[in-house]
Amino acid sequence: MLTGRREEMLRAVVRECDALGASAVHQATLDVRDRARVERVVDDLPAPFLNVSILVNNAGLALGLEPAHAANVDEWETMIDTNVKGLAWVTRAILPGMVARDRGHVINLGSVAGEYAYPGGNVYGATKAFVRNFSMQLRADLLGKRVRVTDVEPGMVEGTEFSVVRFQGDVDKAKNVYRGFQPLTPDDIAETVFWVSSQPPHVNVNSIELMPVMQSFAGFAIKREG
Ligand code: 8X3
Repeated sequence: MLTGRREEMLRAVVRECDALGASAVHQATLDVRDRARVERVVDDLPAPFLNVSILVNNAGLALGLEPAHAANVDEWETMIDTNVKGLAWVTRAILPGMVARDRGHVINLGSVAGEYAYPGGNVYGATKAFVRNFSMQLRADLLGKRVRVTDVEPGMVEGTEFSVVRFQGDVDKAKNVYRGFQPLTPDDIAETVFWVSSQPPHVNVNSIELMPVMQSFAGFAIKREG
């Protein structure tokens, strides 16, 4: 089952799934910020798709890289509405079925930005810290149920719209983010999602962080006087 805001992109993925021999694909246009629509999409699931076994909460975005005191508040709101509230609405709508069936896996797409602060990360990083913490809170609530929760935390990935969106469509600026080193690819992340979901049922991968080898930590920053 595929959801997303852009119908034409959903259709393209459905075509890919068909070409790979998927037995059935259900698609629904969905903006996770729209709580009523989230509930409707889940309520209206067609019979073969009622029992969601794996939920991948992939919707999310970063906007801007300005310091907090200069950041655009509308962009902050969009990130909070999508990365925090949208992820919570979808999870809340899907979880009761998993609990009732005593089977399921919620896979949240967090970020290394939720673990490590970097200049300009501010609200984006904080939304991903929410994803990390919410994932662990779910684990606490789900004790005794065979419902798994994983936070997958990628570092720099090229090949999605991530940086183009962050820089408002500025393709050159986005390209420059990944200049001169080999970033992760969307396939690396998809493989990780597949791997965590194919562990034996008694294994819960709580969180998994991955970065390109050439991305690392800068250490503490110190502003010295004089
Ligand atoms: C994306 C990871 O390192 O580009 O969430 O902030 S990074």
